[in-house]
Amino acid sequence: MRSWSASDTVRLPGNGGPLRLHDTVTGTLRTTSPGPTARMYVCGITPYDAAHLGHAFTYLVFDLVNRVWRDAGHDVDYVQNITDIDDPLLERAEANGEDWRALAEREIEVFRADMAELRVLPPRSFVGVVESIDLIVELIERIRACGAAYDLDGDIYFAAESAPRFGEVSGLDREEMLELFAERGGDPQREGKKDPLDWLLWRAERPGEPAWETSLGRGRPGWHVECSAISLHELGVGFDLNGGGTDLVFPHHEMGAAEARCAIGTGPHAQLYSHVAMVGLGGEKMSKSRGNLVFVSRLRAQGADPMAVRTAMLGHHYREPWDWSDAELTAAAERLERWRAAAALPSGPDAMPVLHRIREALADDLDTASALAELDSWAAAALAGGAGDTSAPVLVRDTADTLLGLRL
Ligand code: 5CA
Ligand code: ZN
Repeated sequence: MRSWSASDTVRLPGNGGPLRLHDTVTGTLRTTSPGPTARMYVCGITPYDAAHLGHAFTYLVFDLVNRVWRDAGHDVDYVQNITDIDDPLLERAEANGEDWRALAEREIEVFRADMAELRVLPPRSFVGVVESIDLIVELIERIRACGAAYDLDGDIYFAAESAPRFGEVSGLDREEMLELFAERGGDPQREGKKDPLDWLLWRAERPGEPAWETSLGRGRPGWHVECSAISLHELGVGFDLNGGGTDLVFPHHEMGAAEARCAIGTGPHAQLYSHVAMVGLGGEKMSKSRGNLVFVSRLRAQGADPMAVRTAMLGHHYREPWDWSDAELTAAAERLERWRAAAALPSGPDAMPVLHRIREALADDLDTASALAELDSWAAAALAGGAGDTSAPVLVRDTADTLLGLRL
């Protein structure tokens, strides 16, 4: 599928260092050590509605990973999926009285524009489920061959007991798993399953629902297997980072990891799992099902500067849940204004230390708050008429742009 256009980045003097990130599996900070090409998979949107600030925050966080790796000299092979066929999409299309494909296409287009405006670098591969049915079926066939799948009235399930390391990603106990599975799209109550935690790999055709003719019969894929199939196909086994919001730790990434292990035999699905805390509104997770949404596209339509939206998000550490508020956007716009005023001066204090410290802050588990504080200090000194280095404003602008995605 077509991705979106990239904002330009410049090469900064020198190179950034290795990135340390929190790993969900071990619960510790780990230094990422990609090869010349870093491989990253991030779970994409289900396009039944426009992207809200929670989605945007997640993609912003992995955009920083992308930028830090590039600054450290890596190529980044970044893959993101689009869940362009799933129950919520079909339900919304039906409620709207429109074709599900038209709905998906429209919302994906809004998403592309949102991402481009927020200066999120595009993935190399932006892959829809509909265009990936063959490779998803192939993975389900491999799962069948390894003996982990069973048939239930024409549907195909993964038997959780066939996953020897089930729990390796989330570290949850069974009780917690059952609760989350019920909350997050699972079907623990379905009659006939061997274990309530078994999950759907393939859904046989139902009247009135879209279906594809395949070696598994007519039907469509379950949710988790789309991401294991697309990531393995695009990036291979043991890629560097698998990411998404914390709402995906269980069941989505746990079940995807089990599928990949079963089909591939050895090694973890990904070297590191990284998850972004939930953005809320009014004290609750921002979610389509709760309806407490602030859409990026609406903020844009209301005239918000996308760079102020980005600044507001950058003020938060990715592992701390936070609530969106208009006051934050106003404060971020004022902050950005100060940086812009300082960066427009003909000279300012030496900016090399700013570059070094922003590099260090980001490499340290994406400490964006410290990175922004560096811009604050430099801007304050420049606006107070500090030292006359004529190359400093340009270097500050390049640093903000390339490492933080902020156009000053
Ligand atoms: N299509 C699936 C992933 S395969 C999905 O979860 N789609 S989504 O549209 O619901 O979410 C898209 C991405 O945004 C996911 O990575 C999800 O974890 C993240 N996300 C969803 N809600 C929030 C939120 N309130 N705060 C932060 N991230 C969120
Ligand atoms: Zn996913």
